[in-house]
Amino acid sequence: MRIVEARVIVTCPGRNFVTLKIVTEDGVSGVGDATLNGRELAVVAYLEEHVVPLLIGRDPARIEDTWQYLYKGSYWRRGPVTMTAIAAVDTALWDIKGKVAGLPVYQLLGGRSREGVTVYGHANAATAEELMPEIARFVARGYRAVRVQTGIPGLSSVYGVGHKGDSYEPANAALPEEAVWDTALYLDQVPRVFADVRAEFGPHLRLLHDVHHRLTPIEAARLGRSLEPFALTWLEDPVPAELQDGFRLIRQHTTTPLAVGEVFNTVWDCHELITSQLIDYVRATVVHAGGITHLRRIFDLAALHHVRSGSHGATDLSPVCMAAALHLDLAIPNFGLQEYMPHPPEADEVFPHGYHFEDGYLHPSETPGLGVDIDEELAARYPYRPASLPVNRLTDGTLHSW
Ligand code: EZ4
Ligand code: CO
Repeated sequence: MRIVEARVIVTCPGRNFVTLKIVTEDGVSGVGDATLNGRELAVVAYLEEHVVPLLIGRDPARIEDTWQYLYKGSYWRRGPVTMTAIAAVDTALWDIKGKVAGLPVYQLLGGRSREGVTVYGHANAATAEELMPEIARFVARGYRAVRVQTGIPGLSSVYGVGHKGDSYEPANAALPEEAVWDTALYLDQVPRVFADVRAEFGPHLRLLHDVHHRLTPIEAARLGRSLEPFALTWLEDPVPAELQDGFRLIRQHTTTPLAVGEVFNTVWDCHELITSQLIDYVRATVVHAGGITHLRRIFDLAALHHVRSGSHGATDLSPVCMAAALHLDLAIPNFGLQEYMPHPPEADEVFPHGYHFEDGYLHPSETPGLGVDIDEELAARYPYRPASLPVNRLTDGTLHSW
């Protein structure tokens, strides 16, 4: 069997998504997510100019060989654009393999290791008072884990907190919006809010928080220590992760578990963090870390070192990525938690899928392959819109991590 066609589909049902569809001579098709938030068209060009011509005529069954060919064959290894493009191909080939075998992809990965995939939801609000009903809504729906992000008095716009009633979507302007950041105000506010949340919801609800790269190691160490009484499941992206020794410093000071990796592309971004046991959860995901093939490699390394999975699952990862993530989550031995931000209804319509939420768990589709597709006619009704992520500046104007 040969690949006869590969199409790159760009659509904006509420937000931008890039999807690769690979078709075989027998008419079997597979889909892969290729969305890189704010840099979508770079991946489109990479796929159309440099990858699609290499796919035509290849055997779709040779997933590992195709992965190695695209990774080693480009000479320029790693990087978000390259690895997102490789991920899209890899994911689509797993979808095809499942359809040809007549099995859901998790069966090809070794079968189920658990009954469902535990997910966490996002509770966001400007104040602790407004947060409580938000968290309560998740608890009422059966969620066992909730990420809590709060506004900071004195700052008008912070990561993770949207306008009241709206779902949070940070890539909201053609050019980056600028927000003001103040670390001292943040470090003062977050432990107070978690004290209130624990007091309200008791010891059993799993709580998470995303620092979103905005602290230095010693600041993160202080935050981790001040949150210890509230027993977080994880503190995410405490510092930017280019300098990984920073995690060693945080580790020396706090037992608050650490999660990192949503911007990682390969196992080389986290092998030291994992093998030195400097983190507890690795947040790499299918679309940005080389597809199912490479993410499984990362999770296998993690399993040897007491590190569990905690895959990124924000709305800029399409339902195709979510479907693929769930098959892997169900199969691996060291699953931790899966992030889940439901997509807007128009995105769910463009990407018909069989995964479903029930009682705090997501369940992948039982249909052969990934159990997700793209409705290309509907997709064409939502043209691409340029959208950028914001930036942060300190009060004196210095550019800071967002
Ligand atoms: O800011 O996916 O944990 N989730 C996150 C996300 C990221 C976006 C960036 O595209 O940090 O909200
Ligand atoms: Co995050």
